[in-house]
Amino acid sequence: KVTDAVLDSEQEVFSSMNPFAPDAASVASSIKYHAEFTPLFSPEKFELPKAFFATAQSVRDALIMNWNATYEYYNRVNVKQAYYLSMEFLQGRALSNAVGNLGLNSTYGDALKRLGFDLESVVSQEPDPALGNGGLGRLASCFLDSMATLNYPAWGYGLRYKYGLFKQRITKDGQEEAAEDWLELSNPWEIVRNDVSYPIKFYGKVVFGSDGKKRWIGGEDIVAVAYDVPIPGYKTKTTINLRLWSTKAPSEDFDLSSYNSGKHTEAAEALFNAEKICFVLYPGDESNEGKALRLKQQYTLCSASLQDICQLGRIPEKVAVQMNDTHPTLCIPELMRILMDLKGLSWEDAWKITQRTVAYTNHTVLPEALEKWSLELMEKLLPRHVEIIEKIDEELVRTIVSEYGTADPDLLEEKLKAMRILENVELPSAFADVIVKPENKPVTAKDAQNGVKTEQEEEKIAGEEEEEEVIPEPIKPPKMVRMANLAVVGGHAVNGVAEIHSEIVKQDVFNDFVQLWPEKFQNKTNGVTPRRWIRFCNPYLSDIITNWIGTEDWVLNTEKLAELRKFADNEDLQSEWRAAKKKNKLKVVALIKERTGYTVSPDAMFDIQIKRIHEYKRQLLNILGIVYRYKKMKEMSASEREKAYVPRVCIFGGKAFATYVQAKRIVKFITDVASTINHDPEIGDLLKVIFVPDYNVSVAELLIPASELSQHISTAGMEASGTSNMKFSMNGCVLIGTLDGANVEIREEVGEENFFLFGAKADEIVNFRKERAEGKFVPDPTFEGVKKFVRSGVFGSNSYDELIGSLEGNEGFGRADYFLVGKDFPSYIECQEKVDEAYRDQKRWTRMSILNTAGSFKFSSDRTIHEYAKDIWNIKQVELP
Ligand code: 4GP
Repeated sequence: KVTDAVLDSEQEVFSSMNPFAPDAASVASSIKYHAEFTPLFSPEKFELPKAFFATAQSVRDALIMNWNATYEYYNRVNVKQAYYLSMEFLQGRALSNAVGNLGLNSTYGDALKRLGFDLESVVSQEPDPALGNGGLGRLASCFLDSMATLNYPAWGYGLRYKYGLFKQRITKDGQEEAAEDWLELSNPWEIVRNDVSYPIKFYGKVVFGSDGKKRWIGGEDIVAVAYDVPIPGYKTKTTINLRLWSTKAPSEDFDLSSYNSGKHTEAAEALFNAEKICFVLYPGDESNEGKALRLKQQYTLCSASLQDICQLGRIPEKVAVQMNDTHPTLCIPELMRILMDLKGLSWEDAWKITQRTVAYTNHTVLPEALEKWSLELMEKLLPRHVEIIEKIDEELVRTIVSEYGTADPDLLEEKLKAMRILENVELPSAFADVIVKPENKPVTAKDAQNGVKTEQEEEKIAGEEEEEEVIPEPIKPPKMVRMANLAVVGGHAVNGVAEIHSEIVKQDVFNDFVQLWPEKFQNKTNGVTPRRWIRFCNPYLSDIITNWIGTEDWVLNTEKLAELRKFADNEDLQSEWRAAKKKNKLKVVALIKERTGYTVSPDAMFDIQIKRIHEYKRQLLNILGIVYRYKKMKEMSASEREKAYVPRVCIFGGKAFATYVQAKRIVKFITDVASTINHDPEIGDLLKVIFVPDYNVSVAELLIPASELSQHISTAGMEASGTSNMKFSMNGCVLIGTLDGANVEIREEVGEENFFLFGAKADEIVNFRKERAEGKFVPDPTFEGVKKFVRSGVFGSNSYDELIGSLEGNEGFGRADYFLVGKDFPSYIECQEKVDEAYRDQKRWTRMSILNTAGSFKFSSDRTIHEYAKDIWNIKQVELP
């Protein structure tokens, strides 16, 4: 068990990295100082919100000191740095994380007590900035924590959206979205750098300068301004920077004379046009204006960051740029533009440097998520970049032609079609005649003399002979720019985010490119930071782990968690383990009461599925499983019911994208089912269904530690990795899931017997879909029964035609159960029965739970970041003196 000496030495480490090693009294006076002199609220009121801001400001002082020291040192020793570009950062609250990383929990706790507050309430005042949508954004934030903790010289770059994703309200009609004004009371962590700003151009035209170089002139100019957010590492002085760009108009664009003549709106038009770029993350893109706005966002991120990076480090020796998904792919033409047009390099040199600098991470295989932009729009908005992209495309065509030759025109055509960056665009003129099919071959002069005609000529004649019929011109498919192809061509590394996903990337999504450049493709299995996702969100469990392992080192060296294995059957550990879970469950009982009004029992099994609402993630399978359970319960007597089922609280959380109609139907259906079941007096505590509104990082921090079963049940092959599965497993939660994404590796690590597996495998899906489409699939009677039950009106007058119809492929309801809910339903139900059986044996269940935590060590983002640093970025750890 942990000794005082261990704790003392921990304390020493922390004090040594705190430049001002504060005690509670000095912290209290620093908080008071900020309450008085950082003017955010009226001075006479020192209440909770103000206490939060003042506390955050005082923590920020400590961060700024470490942060200045960090970059001063990097500059001095001139190290290579990694720059992580992402449209999303889902940071979550920063106060508890910063205080925890600085090791000042008890100091801040004491200081606030002196001022009449407790740390927990102060922490809960912080708005949760939702500058991200889902896994990709949260991954970026976990990576920042690991980069700082491991002393890797690095930066994060993103956009400072004025509004977060959206606030989700659940009403009787389902999900409603409202603007999330996270900056309403200001953001105490950011520092605006009015001196760090860059011009960004849109539209205009390309001309030749007097030096013969291309120049991009005219158009619309805006300015990107840096807002810096310090990111502290754990138990280290290293504090890295997350630089977020905000947009504004150049000051001369304010039309003072129009304003003075009363045309106020016109006078401020340029201001609004510039500022609106950073209003929201993922503005609706159904309209052309929406599309243009998104493209402007992406270009702003790329251009401002690269201009900044070019100032900061010598490219490529000192710079590694990672593109988080395809959103920052404009980095490639933008870096080319900077190097050629501004720095005067040749195409060849610029291309070599660009390729050496950038790398691309793919996060999804969903075809609709592989971004494409209309060439026409891009030509208008970024004319110089389109020229560069056309040239990259031409070079790619050259490579493909030289690789595959012209002997087999069908093969060549197929490769060009699959691999080109430009889609539905004629071949570059130099290659216009490269595909020569026999039927297109011109007749030889001799044949012509002999009156032999080409096939086309024959057809024409035949056409003329038949009665002249006016055939409408076929509608030309739109010309598009395929960002993923550009990212693969322009980057030196392409990685997937879990083993199975990286295999699918290689064998399916980018297979043609793998044949050309096999060395580019890699796997980097995702990870999550054990600081936020165990140490700070689950202090009860963390203390138990530390006590049994004998050191808190596991927070940095998660391999140590494996030592818990040997205690998995120890009764003392088991009872401490269960007690910690119970305490966490009680917090969730309170959260549920507050957010939904429902009272749930902390003695029931907490079964949780929290993630974005998406058809492939199959919340529909989960809720139909619940409906099945309910239906069976209703068919039984009270005593049979109690014998047959373990009491459960089934919890959902997640946002449906505002324009994703089917996902919103799923939310509505879950809440309808919840309201029927939760009000059924026959069922009582045996089954409760809860939809926690407005899911975000803070809600996850409460739910994950309290969860006993968690669901990761995507259609196999569709979830790239998943990261909440890792968080749940770390927190001693048993997973039910398909062989998909990181589930596969989690199951390997925690042991098959500690994971509830069901469902079709990735390589079977194509055949099952085919079988389904051909009408050969015979659904299980349990599934038919459930659908019938839903349609019988138990959950209200809604017939759920669109939802249930989508599982059947009825006319008008789209693809026939594309996500194979019906196919996997029986094995899911069977698996859920095994879950009940295991849970009844609490010793067995607790053992499974301990073995999940013990086996989760691989899924620390520290491991992932070490791999990126070594295999892709080629950067070294640099400890500050
Ligand atoms: C997500 C994937 O859906 C998820 O499987 C993965 O764990 C996560 O990225 C991080 O790699 N993708 C997105 C997205 O969030 O927007 O494509």
